[in-house]
Amino acid sequence: MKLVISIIHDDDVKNTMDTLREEGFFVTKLSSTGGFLRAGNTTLLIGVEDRLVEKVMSIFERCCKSRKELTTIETPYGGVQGYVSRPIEIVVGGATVFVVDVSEFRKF
Ligand code: 2BA
Repeated sequence: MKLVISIIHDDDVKNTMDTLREEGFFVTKLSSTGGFLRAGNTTLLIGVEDRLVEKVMSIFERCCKSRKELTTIETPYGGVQGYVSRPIEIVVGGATVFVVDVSEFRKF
């Protein structure tokens, strides 16, 4: 068995969770925050049989889009003691997915 941990954009959550549920997967949704943007995102936990991991991957591929987002970075300004904010564009997502071996799975 595997635990699929996936970090996705909040805007993709409904479609992704609906599709996972329609395909018979059990899902736990956690609210999370990206360390770089310091913005909200969503982490999904899905326990699955090994043979179904690729099916889960294809759902993420289908339902999660990558997006361009604007953020600012601070860079030192000239010889003066100060910083200037500079906008940069970054590409976020579709989905960042980790697949972890599960040594034991029980429900009581
Ligand atoms: P954030 O940490 O808020 O990162 C948002 C986006 O900022 C990233 O998109 C990436 O394009 C950029 N970024 C992140 N760290 C960077 C850095 N040190 N230098 C330059 N650019 C950087 P994604 O790669 O699609 O990641 C989306 C979200 O997935 C991340 O949000 C984070 O919450 C999670 N994530 C991504 N990779 C991870 C990893 N290796 N471990 C844990 N969480 C991860």
